[in-house]
Amino acid sequence: MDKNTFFITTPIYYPSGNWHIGHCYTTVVCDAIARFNRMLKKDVFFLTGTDEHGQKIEKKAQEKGLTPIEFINPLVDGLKDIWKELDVSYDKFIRTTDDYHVKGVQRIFKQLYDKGEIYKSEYEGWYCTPCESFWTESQLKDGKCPDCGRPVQKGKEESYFFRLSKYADRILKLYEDNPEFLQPKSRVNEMVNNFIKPGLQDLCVSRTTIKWGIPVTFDEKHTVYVWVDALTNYITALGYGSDDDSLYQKYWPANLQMVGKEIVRFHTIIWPAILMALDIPVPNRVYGHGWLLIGGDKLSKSKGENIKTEITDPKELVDRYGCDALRYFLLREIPFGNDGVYTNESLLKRINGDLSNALGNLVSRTTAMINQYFGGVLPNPTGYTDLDNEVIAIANGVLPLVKKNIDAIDVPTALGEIFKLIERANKYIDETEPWKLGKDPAMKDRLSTVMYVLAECIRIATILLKPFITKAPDKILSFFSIDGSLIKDFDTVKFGELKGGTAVIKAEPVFPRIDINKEIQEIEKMMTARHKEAQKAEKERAKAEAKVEEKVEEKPEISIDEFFKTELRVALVKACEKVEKSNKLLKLTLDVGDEERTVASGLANYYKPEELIGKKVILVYNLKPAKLCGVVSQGMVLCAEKDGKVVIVTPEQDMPAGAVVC
Ligand code: ME8
Repeated sequence: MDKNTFFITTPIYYPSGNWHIGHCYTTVVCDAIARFNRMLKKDVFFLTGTDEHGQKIEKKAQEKGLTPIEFINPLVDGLKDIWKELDVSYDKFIRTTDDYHVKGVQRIFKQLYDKGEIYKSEYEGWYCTPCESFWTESQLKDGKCPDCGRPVQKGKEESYFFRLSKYADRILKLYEDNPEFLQPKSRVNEMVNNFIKPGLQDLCVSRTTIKWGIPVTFDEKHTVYVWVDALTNYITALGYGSDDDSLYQKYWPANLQMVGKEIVRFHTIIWPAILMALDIPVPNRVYGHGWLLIGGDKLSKSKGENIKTEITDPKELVDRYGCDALRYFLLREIPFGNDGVYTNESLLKRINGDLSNALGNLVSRTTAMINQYFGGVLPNPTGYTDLDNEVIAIANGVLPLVKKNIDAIDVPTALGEIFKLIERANKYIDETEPWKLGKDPAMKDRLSTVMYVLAECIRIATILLKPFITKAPDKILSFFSIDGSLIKDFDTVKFGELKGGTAVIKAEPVFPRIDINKEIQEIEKMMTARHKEAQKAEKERAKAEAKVEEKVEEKPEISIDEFFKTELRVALVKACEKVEKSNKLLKLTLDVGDEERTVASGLANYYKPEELIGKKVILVYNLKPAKLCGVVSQGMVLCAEKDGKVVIVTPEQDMPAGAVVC
């Protein structure tokens, strides 16, 4: 039986805090589809949320001297603010730190273990911390993470494994039997050729070294692999496995799971395999959309440096151009499934071309003419010509076309169909020349019909736009004495519903035209000033950093007792990366025996991060922690220096991490 429910999900977002317009893409698209289905009278459940566990967050919080949850909470609030600014109408916002989710994941993990789908073994391989992904030697690309190209760390530890390998055939069959399951089609080949055919390996699904995760109930030193934790949100949010699973019973399987192309692998291989292992149905459809590439940043001619000239902060964009403009751009600009480029200019051209010129002009011309020729009262039509009937047929035909494209997850084309009506109506004004009809009293009846046809085109296009842009439609409808907030479905999307005699107000500009050249110049000036400020701040930071280093170099005479106050230990470099805000510092993650330490060390000019990974170093263990360029450094790595050459000091023979240097 065809259920009248519609369950749609976005991925759950990492609380990175650096949200840009690209991050809004998945969610705004899902919001439009959710709103559209609500208007089709479907019982919609729209789920989004945040993905809050894992090493990445643990490390970032540590750097800031905060607990993970202290670090995350304001970021989650920030994300919710962005969704509010963009009028995202989610029904539920799940956080993977929510108690019900934690319990749900623990139950699922135990269930899989009890069924023999998860077993204990030893993991030996490579881990990419930024991607939170495990890789085998053969999967690495030039020794680096095949997804992001960053260095990976070697690891060996006791782990639980999910029997992913046994699902390869069932997943291939799923793709074959259900062509809808993974879309667009090109992504199927990618999954089959790059991942399934080369051989699926069992998946490491627990870690003992990552503390910021959901503990495995039956083996508490393990935490659940962050992707298993994250993927199961789609069912824990519905109460799967809890005392009240009524939402799960009602809405699962999901009608549509929208994800960016880089995480299709997780959603169409690992996720269905987990569901199969749990004996529950897989989602009807997973759609892997393309990326919004941020383009156009300028190279400063004088200094040869790259200046960020594009405004990409969603809140700043909404403040400047409004929520509708940003939503419209995201929904319309990129052929769905492909990558597309964002520049300030492309956004401004969309605003001017479609919203201001096509839609805004149609509304202001029509309402102005109804006021000029009929005193602000909509006349009744007096009989239709072939031309009128052609336009009426387009108006009546838009809804099925929009519906067809939304069903096919082609949002830009769906919007394009609505704009075809808007453009047709504008052309109809040019064809009927109402300003000529208005001069001739004998043509009053004809003018009445023309005004009525235009008003109906506007009303129909505007109601159809409601799921896509959320502010302007109600405003436009109010010019025709219609309370848009009461329109909750497409029932009135039929030509002829509007009554003659309705009061029509002369519209104020809904989307004022922007002088694009002037605006771009202004933005570039503003962004260059910001760049200069950032450079100044960077210089000050570097100065402060140099001072810290100078201090380290001061060598006052000390007694032997004073020297023995220094505790030195052997430490193993487990991970190493550049400190973002510094040219000199590397951030080292050190294994000091029974604990892990983060140390910022001025080695960036002497070592590449990957050269240090796996090396044993000598750590000043009891040095007071200091914050260097945002990194809380817990100790200092000993080096030898001569004539500008710097090398790290290591034990002459191998010694275990944590060994005391005496
Ligand atoms: O991947 N263009 O979270 P996330 C288009 N936590 N989409 C973009 C984009 C861009 N420039 N940048 C980001 C995660 N996105 C995981 C998901 S789900 C169980 C776990 C999209 O915060 C990205 O493709 O990195 C993804 O769909 C969403 O933003 C969240 O990404």
